[in-house]
Amino acid sequence: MSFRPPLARRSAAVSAAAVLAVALAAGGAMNASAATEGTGRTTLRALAQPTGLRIGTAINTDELGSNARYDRIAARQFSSVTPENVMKWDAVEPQRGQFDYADADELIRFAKKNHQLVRGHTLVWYNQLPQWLVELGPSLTKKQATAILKQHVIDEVTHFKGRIWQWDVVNEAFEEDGTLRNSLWLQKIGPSYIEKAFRWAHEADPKALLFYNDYNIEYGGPKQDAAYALVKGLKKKGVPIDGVGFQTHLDTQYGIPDLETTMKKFAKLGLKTAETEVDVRTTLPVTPVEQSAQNAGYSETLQACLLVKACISYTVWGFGDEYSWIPGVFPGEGAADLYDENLVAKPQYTALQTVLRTAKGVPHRR
Ligand code: 9MR
Repeated sequence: MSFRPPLARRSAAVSAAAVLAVALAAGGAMNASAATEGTGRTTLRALAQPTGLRIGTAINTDELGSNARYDRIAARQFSSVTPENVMKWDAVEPQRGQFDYADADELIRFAKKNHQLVRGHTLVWYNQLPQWLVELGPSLTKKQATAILKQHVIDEVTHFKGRIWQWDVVNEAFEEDGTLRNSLWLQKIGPSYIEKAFRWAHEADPKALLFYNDYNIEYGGPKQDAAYALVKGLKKKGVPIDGVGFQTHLDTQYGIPDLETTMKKFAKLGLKTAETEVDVRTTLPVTPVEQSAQNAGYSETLQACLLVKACISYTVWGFGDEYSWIPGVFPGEGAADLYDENLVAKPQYTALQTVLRTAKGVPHRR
């Protein structure tokens, strides 16, 4: 998995001079851990509430219920949650026919208690498949693979029926060059697995909003073009798709994508949009100029969402650096989240508050 944006857009990086000017104006060296977490009416969810925009986070269920500070932040600051791993196929059906929804159910309970909506993540993906399926995969016929995938989608959506706001039905179906990823599903079923998955999910829970979700489609290039062509085609055929999720895993070295323009383009197809997995990584240790670029990464992507009425949720991929997936995948990089290793709010957090304070008067969304 590369998570690097297409070359063509790298020149769109925030101008280094502009970033430096901001850093200098802010008094030179910025303290990376200095930010005051909002309480009461200044939490992220409270500031966003008048706009109808949901501010979400991915949740690491290992922490939930065992780390009081983690629970408190998750409950107070966010109005939507996404399970980081526990709704993935390897988690919910570790042995064939043996289901384990315990962790995901616990998250659903947490969300209900805290008046949060849930983004379901994810039904059809090439990754995090259970071992039994990885082993069985190569021998499957088209008919068998279709039956297995259908059963999975129907079982899981039915289990959570009425409790999921948005489902990431199909996740990361494209390669960087815009060709369909050579997943088990493409190999065995062909490209129609995508529309089938949306139809099955809709059949099982007609009220859930159904999303196609991917990374690097925030930047112009063949992957974004392919995703656009896909969802345009699905809409034209009457396939029940409601939205497109832009994961938005950013890195300060590649700059900030123009999500306002991009989301408006997708919205014109009659789709909702969401930023589903926002984080902004950088090389460590974080210098003042990188800190400033990270702040800009968060604030510009949130501002883009506020400027696009179709954008209904802005979700960060975890809120604490301690639990981030980044250091394991990009050695030497990190500090991508809103809170540091001790769950102390960072300037990125303040940057989001600042944008939300400007939101008065933006069109309301639901
Ligand atoms: O954050 C997730 C991490 O804990 C898992 O090990 C990883 C396995 O692939 O998946 C991470 O979440 C991914 C998400 O499900 C889809 N988009 C990319 C995310 C980061 O890899």
